[in-house]
Amino acid sequence: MTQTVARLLAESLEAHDVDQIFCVPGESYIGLTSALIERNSMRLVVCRHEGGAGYMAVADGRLRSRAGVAMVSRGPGLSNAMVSLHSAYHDATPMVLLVGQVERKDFGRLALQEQNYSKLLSDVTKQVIEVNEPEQASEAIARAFHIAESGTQGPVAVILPEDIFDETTDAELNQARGRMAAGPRQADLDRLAGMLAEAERPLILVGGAMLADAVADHTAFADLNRLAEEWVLPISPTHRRPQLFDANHPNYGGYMGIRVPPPLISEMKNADLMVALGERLTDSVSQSYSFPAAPQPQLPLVHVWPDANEVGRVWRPDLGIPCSPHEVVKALLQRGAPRDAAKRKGWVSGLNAIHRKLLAKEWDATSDGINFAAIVCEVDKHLAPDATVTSDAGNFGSFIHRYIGFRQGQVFLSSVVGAMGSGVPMAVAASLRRPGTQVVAFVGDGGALMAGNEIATAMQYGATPILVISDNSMYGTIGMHSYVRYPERPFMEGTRLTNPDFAAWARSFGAEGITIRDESEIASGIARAFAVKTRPVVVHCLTSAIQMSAWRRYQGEVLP
Ligand SMILES: Cc1ncc(C[n+]2csc(CCOP(=O)(O)OP(=O)(O)O)c2C)c(N)n1
Repeated sequence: MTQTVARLLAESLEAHDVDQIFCVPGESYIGLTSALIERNSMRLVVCRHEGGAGYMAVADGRLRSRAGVAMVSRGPGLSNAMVSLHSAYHDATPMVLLVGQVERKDFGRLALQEQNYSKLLSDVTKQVIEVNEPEQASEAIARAFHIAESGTQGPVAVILPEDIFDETTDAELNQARGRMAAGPRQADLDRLAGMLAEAERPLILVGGAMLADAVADHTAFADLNRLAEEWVLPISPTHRRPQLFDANHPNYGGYMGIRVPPPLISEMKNADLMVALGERLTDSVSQSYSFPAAPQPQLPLVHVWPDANEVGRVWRPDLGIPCSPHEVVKALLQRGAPRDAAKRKGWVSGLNAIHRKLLAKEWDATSDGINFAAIVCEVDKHLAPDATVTSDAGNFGSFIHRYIGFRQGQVFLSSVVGAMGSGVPMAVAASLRRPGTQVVAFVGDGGALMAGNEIATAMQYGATPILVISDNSMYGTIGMHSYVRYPERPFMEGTRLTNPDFAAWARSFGAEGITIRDESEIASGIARAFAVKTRPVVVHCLTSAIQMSAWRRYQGEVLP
């Protein structure tokens, strides 16, 4: 059938179950936008910044375990979206970014807003697919989704010249390619089962690929729990994956975040085996490449990740299994636990006791504003079993990981590379994808004004996130780093912020605005926020700068 490229692209997106695209419009792809609007088979979410649109697609991708889709204009639009590609690439999150391009006759002339995307995006995408022939448009979409969703998942950019959309073609529609997954080899499973049977003090890290498996198949959580219980194993969710294991489960072995608190990490270092189950392994989960040490780990390491290129890339594992982590869990369950698994009971309960102590809802009073611990603990009381929590980047986030006891079934979203500006758009996307459920975004005063404009998008499409802003009047994380590294030097002027009244700012969008000035206002303020439900809420919390993070206080007490 002869049809326009725009129509063929729309049908191809439909064939990949795309029901929502996040975009900032641009003249370079107006041929596609108008065709999509006319066809009306998917929701176009028009955002305020391409970074916001990109993060919404990243969040949507993670929520569905399919590639989230964003659409941006050439040059400036794409440049704004780069930060979301960077996050998706490092975080192995599937994403397809459609990018408008100058007309084909002008290629290479430095035409208005022209960029060479194959060069520009080479280190933030798995692949850049330039569509210059109408006949290849549908094939390009199918390839983009396949590459984004398989192996180490990640972002793929599809570049579409402005003059291609109205051309006609009789090329066939390319249907979605089936998901492919490699299973574990028997010999590898034998070795893994043997290593696990022998180990007296194993550590099991669970990471992002396990989460992707769990979104695709909900039995993954139940299987992981059974494995922990029957094989007597401690389970440690990794950096920004706290929802992978119930914080109150007796087999919870402690959160393997960026800087694991000393009592926990020193006990973890007594391990005699580490199994990274669906964790890519980066500096963020290895205490800056020290545990396990890179490239040669100081303890036997088993690395399970669905991509042979990744296993062994930085670390030299004793056993690498390039497959789905859930498949490994299922295979181990089928084999049955070793008879003497109970020998590990003391090890598991020892780690768990340290973890429980760290999770205790205790904090010290602060004189210069609220200790953010008090806010986070109050929010935790209201969180439903299916709530979504998003976190922007900043020290306020340390309170989330210290004080919220996440449960399987709850959702946690953030930029794993720690990019500011991700928290609010991710919350908007989560609220759109999961209407009627609670969505709470934690943001600093820095991040709030980096991407908080997407409250307008929330208003426009009926999303109802609660944004909890920790306003300590500074880029606190950087102040803390400066203070720790150069204690003798001043740091405030390089990090201080003068802020608006965030509650009034929220009201100007039509959202609810609540201000919490001291501890006595916390319970009623947070309860009010959760009661709103029908529109976005901003909770402006005037927080302490002295309490630099959940674990560190400024010693001089009064900041200069
Ligand atoms: C896009 C981006 N720019 C800069 C940074 C560096 N950075 C990390 S945390 C931080 C400060 C965050 O400040 P705020 O949002 O106020 O939270 P706080 O640390 O005070 O809790 C900065 C500037 C970053 N991670 N991402």
